[in-house]
Amino acid sequence: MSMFCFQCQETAQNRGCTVRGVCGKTPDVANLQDLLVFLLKGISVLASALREKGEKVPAKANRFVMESLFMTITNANFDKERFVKRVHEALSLRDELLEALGSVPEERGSDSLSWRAESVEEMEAKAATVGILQTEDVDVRSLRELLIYGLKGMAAYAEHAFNLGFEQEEIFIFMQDALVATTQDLSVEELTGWVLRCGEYGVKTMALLDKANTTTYGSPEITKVNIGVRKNPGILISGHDLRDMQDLLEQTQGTGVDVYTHSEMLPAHYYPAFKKYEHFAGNYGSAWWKQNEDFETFNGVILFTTNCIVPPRSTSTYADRVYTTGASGFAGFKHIADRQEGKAKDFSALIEHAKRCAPPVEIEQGEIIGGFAHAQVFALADKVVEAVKSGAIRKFFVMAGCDGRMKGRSYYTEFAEKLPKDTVILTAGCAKYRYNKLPLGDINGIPRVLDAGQCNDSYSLALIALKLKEVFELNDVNDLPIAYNIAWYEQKAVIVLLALLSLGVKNIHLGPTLPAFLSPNVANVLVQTFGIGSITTPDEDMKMFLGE
Ligand code: SF4
Ligand code: SF3
Repeated sequence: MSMFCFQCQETAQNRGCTVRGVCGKTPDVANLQDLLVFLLKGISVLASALREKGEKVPAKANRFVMESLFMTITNANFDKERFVKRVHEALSLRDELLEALGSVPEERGSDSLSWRAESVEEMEAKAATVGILQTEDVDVRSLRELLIYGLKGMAAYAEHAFNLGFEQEEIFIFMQDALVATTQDLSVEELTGWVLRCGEYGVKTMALLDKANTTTYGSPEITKVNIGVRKNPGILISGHDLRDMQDLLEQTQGTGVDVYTHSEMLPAHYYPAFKKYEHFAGNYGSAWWKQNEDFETFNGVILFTTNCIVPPRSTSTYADRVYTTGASGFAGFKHIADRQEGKAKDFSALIEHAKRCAPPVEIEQGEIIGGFAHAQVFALADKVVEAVKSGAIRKFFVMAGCDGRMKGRSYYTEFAEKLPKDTVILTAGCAKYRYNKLPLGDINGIPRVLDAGQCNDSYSLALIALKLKEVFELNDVNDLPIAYNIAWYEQKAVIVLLALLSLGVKNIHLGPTLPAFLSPNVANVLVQTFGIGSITTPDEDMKMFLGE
């Protein structure tokens, strides 16, 4: 076994990637990621010890833990050199915290506080001894990893908020305290408590990001997004970071280069602040896993602000046109450096590159409609409530989450197609690409697919459910005519799931497969306590959801 990773839905044989990631992650990168997480635990032990002593933890430590967790999320960063550099940085930061503390905290003497290395070989040797499988008890391992994956998702959302100038100390503290909890000898009950609290902090983090996005760019509103192309060369921006989106739109103005969104960046079109840019042309292509094809025909420059990156094929011709920034990275793609404090990121290199490219090839025509985040839906509340009261809308189906390449995900297209015409899909995240171009029509002018936005905007869907509960004067959010049939892939879906559980949502069905990192006992707790279920066939599940 040269690595072990089971953090995403596509893990090999739904057990674990042991030779190379199905995602393309190489064993050296996978192991360095494990080593980085190991050091983050040490840094967190020191940070929490400093806080216990009433001393301040430097802001850079909070930021380092957040950014590093984000870098280890599925499909975000495949660049070995970046991880080697991070490990060096982690060691210096740890030593700085150790010095500030004056002594190693007792009974916390993990060697993450004392281990040091100069060479990559030393790092690799250590990495082989600190992975997931070091925890022998399968239930403890399962809960520790579930907690860590929740934290990774939380870190991603916290970082997007941070990039817009929004941060909350308590979120940083939770991230670090929870990492410390994974180093302690805790019982299954205690660890379950941490996992549930992680969901509460997931809600706080998504609320913070919602505030950051809507304060900075306005509340998403109903928008038709063109999926055809124009005649200029283009830049295709992917990922989730809206601050990068803003900097890119500003800097491409008047350059003759158009900007298109790919995959999870589609919802940027829904924000009022971005509508003023004439050259913000539309959305190109489909979900992340189709990028090998979409990037070929796009012809222009591609910018990744976050995951999901798919390694180019050996026959791909676009690799030299791809740039990464922020937490994302890939050896062979060019990387745009972080912004200097108070300044915009410098995208001039990729804009110049784009000018030399051919315009995109049109692969489809038409429009996608979206922008149904909480404020927009609240503005339509009367219409929606009326449709529910009159029976025009029988049921809502929350089909948020991720898309992926597994064949079994055609389930979601079929499910959407087979849903009765008096039902409405509430979506967020890239799961929508399985059905957002289908002609599903509308109900009294309300589209049958209401897209709130990115995966973090699942928070909007929760707010909409809570609002409906209030309007219908119900005591329990589970009494609403809402079913949850969620698709997951990576760790942001984990924090979304934990957040929904913490808001009291029950009977969520999760597919296309249940996480490999859930041990049978932990899975059982989720089933018993929250009614979590898996999926079967569209027909069977439809009957079950509709109570037929
Ligand atoms: Fe495997 Fe997923 Fe881990 Fe990649 S992220 S190595 S596909 S489990
Ligand atoms: Fe998608 Fe990667 Fe999860 Fe943000 S872009 S939802 S998979």
